[in-house]
Amino acid sequence: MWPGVALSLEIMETLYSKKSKFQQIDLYQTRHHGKMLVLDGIIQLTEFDEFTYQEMLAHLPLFAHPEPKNILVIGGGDGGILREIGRHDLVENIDFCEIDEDVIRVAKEFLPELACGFDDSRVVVHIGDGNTFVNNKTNAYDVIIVDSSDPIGPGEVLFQKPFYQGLKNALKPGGIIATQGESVFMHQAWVVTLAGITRELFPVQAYASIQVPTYPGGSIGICMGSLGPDLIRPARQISHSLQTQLKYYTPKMHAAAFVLPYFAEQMLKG
Ligand code: 4ZY
Repeated sequence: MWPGVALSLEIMETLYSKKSKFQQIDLYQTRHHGKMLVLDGIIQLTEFDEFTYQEMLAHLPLFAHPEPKNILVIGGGDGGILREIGRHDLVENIDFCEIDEDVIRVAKEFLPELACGFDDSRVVVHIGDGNTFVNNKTNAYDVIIVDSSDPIGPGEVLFQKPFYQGLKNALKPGGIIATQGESVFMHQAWVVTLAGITRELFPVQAYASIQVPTYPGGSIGICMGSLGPDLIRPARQISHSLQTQLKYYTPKMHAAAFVLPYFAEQMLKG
């Protein structure tokens, strides 16, 4: 997916390496980046910088929504997004749908600081296909978060318009979606596709870009659609106690994430 580009991290030990029903799962101890989860040869997270992605993919939609009570998360078997959602007291229920239960098992064994997200009693785990799950839901969620891998392998269907139509149908009035939106540097065709789909389907649409040093090109996008609320400014204040639990998200970072370089602005105009 990244012609001519490679990222090397020094590995001390392989802690887990096995093929699941869906993909090759590898878990390494790196020298400088903590543990690292790799699926089909692609870095999903390192303990060094996972907070940037988890915080922003969770808190952008949750703070953009005035009253997020019912949440759906698709993908993200490591549990990091659940950990971040769990910090919101307004949230009442979190449906979580992941296709590969082996990823959850590996995270629970090796990545307890992410998999602690599963300990939240509001979380209901569904093992299965996210597209099928969402197509059986209507008017059910205030916020839907899609923490997918890349559009190859099991994640491919999650980058297509019918899936986004299903997400829209599953939202309550005023609902918001936030999806893993690839990189404005590395995956321009995918970014344009995702922005086009959300622009067609949602009255309010925005694209954020955040820094993740161990993702290809060092950044990743978050593609968002809303049936009502503004996305670019938080709808609610953050409490001091929640702010001090975080490392990346602040209300200023919320707004700043949507400010894009000129080439990306042009690319996303449609
Ligand atoms: N699920 C997070 C993730 C995002 C992008 C890439 C890999 C993992 N490339």
